Amino acid sequence: MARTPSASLSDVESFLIAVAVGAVFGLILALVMRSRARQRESGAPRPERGRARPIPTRPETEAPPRRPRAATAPAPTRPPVVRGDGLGSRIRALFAGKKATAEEWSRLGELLIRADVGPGAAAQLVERVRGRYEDDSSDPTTLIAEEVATALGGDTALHLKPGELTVIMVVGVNGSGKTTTIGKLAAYLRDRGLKVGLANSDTFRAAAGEQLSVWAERAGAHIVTQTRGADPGAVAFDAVESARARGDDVLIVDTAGRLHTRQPLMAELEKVKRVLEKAAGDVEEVLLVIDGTTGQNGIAQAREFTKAVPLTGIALTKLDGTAKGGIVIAVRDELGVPVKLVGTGETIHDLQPFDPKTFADNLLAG
Ligand SMILES: Nc1nc2c(ncn2[C@@H]2O[C@H](COP(=O)(O)OP(=O)(O)O)[C@@H](O)[C@H]2O)c(=O)[nH]1
Ligand SMILES: [Mg+2]
Repeated sequence: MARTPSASLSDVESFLIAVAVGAVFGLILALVMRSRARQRESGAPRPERGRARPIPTRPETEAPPRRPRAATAPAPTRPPVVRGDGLGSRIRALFAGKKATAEEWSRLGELLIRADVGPGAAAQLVERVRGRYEDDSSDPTTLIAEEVATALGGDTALHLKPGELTVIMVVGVNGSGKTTTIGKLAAYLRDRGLKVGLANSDTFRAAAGEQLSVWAERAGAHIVTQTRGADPGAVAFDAVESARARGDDVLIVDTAGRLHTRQPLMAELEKVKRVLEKAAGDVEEVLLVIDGTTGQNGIAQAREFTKAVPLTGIALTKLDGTAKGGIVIAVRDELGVPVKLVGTGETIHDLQPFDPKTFADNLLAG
């Protein structure tokens, strides 16, 4: 019995406590709402909301990742490298309306290096142009074009042996344009009344034989090819025999594209050359095909290839694009190897004998 009043008192107490707690919560809620409303009005950032977002546990696969920074960052730009494009204009701007000081000459050297000319050749060109410029104060661009043409001049003709079989070996890294250049060269020689044979010593890729066969047909040349994996030296040997038997004037030998850094493959190239020398007496030309868009890597390629098979010339390809091929100046300066052919497209007539003046004018154009 004594529990009844105490129980009813407890009910009242509970009721009062519940009302008090409810009032406190209500007050807190009201305060929070007011503070948020104020924040919204003032436009203040609310970093808390960003953090409250669920953290994705899996990479998003459908939507591209959101990169707000990139959207506001400046549009991606290419590194400020001048590959001959607008070289003439830059040089003219450098010298315009002021007396040339050591600063201008040093910056001229930098512009040439950025056009892949190479530090040694650039320094020499600057010295030569500087001497002449101080004498007659003429247009530095014209002077440089003249000096480039002189540096690349001399004997740039393809050597052919009249009345005998001339063997031309073509080497270079993958995709530089060897097979295409061979096709164009075969057509060029055929147009001049020579009988041409082709040897497919690129037995590394199955498609290589087909590609060269297509070019042989277009150019009206004979071809010796073999199945994939055949010994490239054996193909070269057969091709010499065949060319002799047919009375060909020129035999052009295609080789597998290889990284100039891979020693076993370079040794294989040496072997093909030895076989050709043995079968034909000598190899008149070893042409390195350099892709004009390659830039600085071209000098490394030339260095390594000439160690394995001493180069007699360069075929510079892909000059039909924006590339100007300044790298051949470095190659000539360092290794003394002249440019002999220039490729300016993918069709059969897009090959020209190298003309130093045209090349130099193009390098300094724009
Ligand atoms: N624009 C252009 N493309 C070229 C030139 N020479 C070759 N090519 C292209 O370069 C690619 C590789 O040529 P290819 O002869 O197969 O190179 P290889 O691997 O050295 O035999 C092909 O798509 C050719 O059409 C050129 O002078 N100008
Ligand atoms: Mg090829």
